[in-house]
Amino acid sequence: NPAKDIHVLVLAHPVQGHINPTLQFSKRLASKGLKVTFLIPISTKKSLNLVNASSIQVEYISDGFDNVEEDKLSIKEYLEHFRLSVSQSLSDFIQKHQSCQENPAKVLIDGWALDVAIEHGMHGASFFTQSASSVLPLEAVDGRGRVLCDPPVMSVLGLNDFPSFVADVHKYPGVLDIVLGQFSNFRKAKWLLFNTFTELEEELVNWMGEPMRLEDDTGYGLSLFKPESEACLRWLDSKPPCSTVYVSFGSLASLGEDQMEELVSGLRSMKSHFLWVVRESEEKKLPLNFLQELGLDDDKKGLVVRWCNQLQVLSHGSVGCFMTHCGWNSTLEALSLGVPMVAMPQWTDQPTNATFIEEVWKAGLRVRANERGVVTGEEIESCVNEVMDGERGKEIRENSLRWKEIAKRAVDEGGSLDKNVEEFVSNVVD
Ligand code: BUP
Repeated sequence: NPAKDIHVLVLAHPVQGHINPTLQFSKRLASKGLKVTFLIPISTKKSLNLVNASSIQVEYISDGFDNVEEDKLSIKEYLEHFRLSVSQSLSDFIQKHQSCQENPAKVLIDGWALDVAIEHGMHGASFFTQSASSVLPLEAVDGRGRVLCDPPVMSVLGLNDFPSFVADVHKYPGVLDIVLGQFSNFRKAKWLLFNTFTELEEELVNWMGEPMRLEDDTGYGLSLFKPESEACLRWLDSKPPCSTVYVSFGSLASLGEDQMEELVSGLRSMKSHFLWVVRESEEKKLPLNFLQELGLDDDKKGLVVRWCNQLQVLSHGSVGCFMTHCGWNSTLEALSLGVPMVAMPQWTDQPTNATFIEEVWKAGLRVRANERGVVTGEEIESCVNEVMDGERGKEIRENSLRWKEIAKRAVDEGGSLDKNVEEFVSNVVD
């Protein structure tokens, strides 16, 4: 196998939504014969649950936050500090690695540290964990959030569907500049890789060339949170097919107290059972006695957990709908597993993804906020009921199953995604 002696370094961003797809991609490269070292910048304050990443080597480098309180920094300050510190620890790692390996890595795959790769004589590949449609329009935006040219997604997306740091440039001061700065840096990459597959964003993919996506059913190996898998699966096993709504807003988003109250009211009044992930940091927003009200036995209406194995949950036959914040990983996972969605985007690329879910792939309904910017319990209940078993929801449920088939074909040997990965590997080998 000509790939066998080729070594690549993959740098992950230490949040769950980046670790998961980057790790899947690394495993896929390893399955094609490349030797992969997976680097995670992390401070000693954090813990990481390592489950199964046996085909690749995992190494930790410093993220520079050992003696810094992250919570006290603005997003801009956080990103700048992270970037500087990780560039330094990455550079130290590569130097050490090159001096002691017979076959040092020749490619660095990551989102932004390309200068470090180039400085050390390596090639750089930029791996984006978002959809191509939420990243590429950034090339058409200037520093004040104005749109300058016209990629094909513009026929689908209005300015409000753009990632929130573009659509709402004043709410996230300085962040657009940083992102655009990174984007110009991406142009130094030898390859641009996207976590998508051609059929999902065909028009844009054809416009730009050949990107790629990754997904397989082996699950993720590294988790910053501890999944309560057994409790979830046992509880889901006790429910009839397609009877339960899985509710999750991902690993980062935080709902306002008003929104949390409305969500609780929607969940209380809907017909379906629900499995709801409420991270430990969000628990204080739950109404007093809510968990007691749900009861302890298996036939309680809802189960609240701090973290689950989402792939297992979405694959479970009793889950009939996913109420999601539309993070790109969650969106891809639901599409690939044929679960229809109720879209409740919060920020960044999530509004873009929600527009695609509802209008392009027709695999879900998007909830609408009221004049106070809050999605009411009635709105949540009505969208969930429709997607679960309403007349309008029928087309959505059928489309979701269709996407499952398309995703499977894309990932299987010879499918659009697999071919792209093969092409990348043979390019690296050349
Ligand atoms: Br919550 C939850 N278990 O309980 P996204 C999430 N996940 O495995 P992000 C679990 O985390 P942004 C849980 O499968 C997905 O791979 C889930 O990534 C997994 O959202 C990942 O969906 C979450 O991209 O927000 O990273 O929270 O949209 O900012 O990327």
